[in-house]
Amino acid sequence: MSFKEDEQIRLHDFEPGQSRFREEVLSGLLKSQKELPCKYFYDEKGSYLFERICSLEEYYIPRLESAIMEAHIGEMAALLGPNVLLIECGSGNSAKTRILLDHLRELAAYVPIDISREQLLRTTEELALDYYGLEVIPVCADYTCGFELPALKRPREREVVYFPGSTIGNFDPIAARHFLERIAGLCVPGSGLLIGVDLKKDPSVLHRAYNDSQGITAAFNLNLLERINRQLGYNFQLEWFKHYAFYNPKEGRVEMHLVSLREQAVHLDNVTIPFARGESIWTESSYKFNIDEFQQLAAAAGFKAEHTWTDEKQWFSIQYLVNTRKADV
Ligand code: AVI
Repeated sequence: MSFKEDEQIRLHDFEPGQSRFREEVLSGLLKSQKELPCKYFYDEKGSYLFERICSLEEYYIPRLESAIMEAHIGEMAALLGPNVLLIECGSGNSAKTRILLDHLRELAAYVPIDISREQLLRTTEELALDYYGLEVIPVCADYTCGFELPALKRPREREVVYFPGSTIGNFDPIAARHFLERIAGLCVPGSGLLIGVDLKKDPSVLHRAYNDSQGITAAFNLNLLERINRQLGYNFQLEWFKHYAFYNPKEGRVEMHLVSLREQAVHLDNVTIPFARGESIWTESSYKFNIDEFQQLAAAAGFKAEHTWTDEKQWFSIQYLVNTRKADV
């Protein structure tokens, strides 16, 4: 991982290199249950497709999360307090963040962190125009692996990590705990975590959300193979793989897979990866929680729940948790 600071925009660049991408893809495809890391969905096309997913009626998460934010932003801003350094993990186009930027008092700075450098730079430019005087310091990084916080021009009272969209659900439970521990270690005690957490619900709602009628989620899933072909030189035949998503109630998660429609082999250099007909590549898990269940997970990482907001049907929650640990991770 390299670190470069771009003079004009002060981009802090820890973008994972091509060799790590190659290693992670190959090791995932050599497992007995083949898998690929879902963080690699988000190249330019994947980020665009994800934005389209977010505007789908069936994919309720962004709509409910924004409605909860809008309904309770006054209370949230009061809880977070003034002079906050706002850090966002997986900032994407920072669309939801604008409501916080509009309401937080005397914000010390905003640090968006994302793996997709193009989108990060574009968003930073837009924010600089719309929020004159706000220090925005983009960090290009795989936030699951660690990064350093940049130095700020202004002093701050505390850090608040904003992690919307229920992206925490894309980690398996052990990785989720490690991630939360790392966040706790990054911030001074008393700092906060404002996090969107998707809740358990009728599986048919989940089925529709991950199998939308326009096939955008299927295209998003398949784009991962297209990206691997383009950037790593694999020869996946996209028409021989099919998007398959279902809710696994025992594990409390939606699983997304790409299923091989026939016996086939994929090649890279001198490595051959055979696929049986019906065999899948597991591309994403999206865990759904009960409120208590999530708070127990967060407590194990050192966070104490302060406040939870939900929509009427209790499909989605936004939780504010406070770090009770010393900054030692
Ligand atoms: C980013 N993440 C929270 C989304 C989710 O719901 O797990 C990604 C996604 N996958 C399919 N649709 C959306």
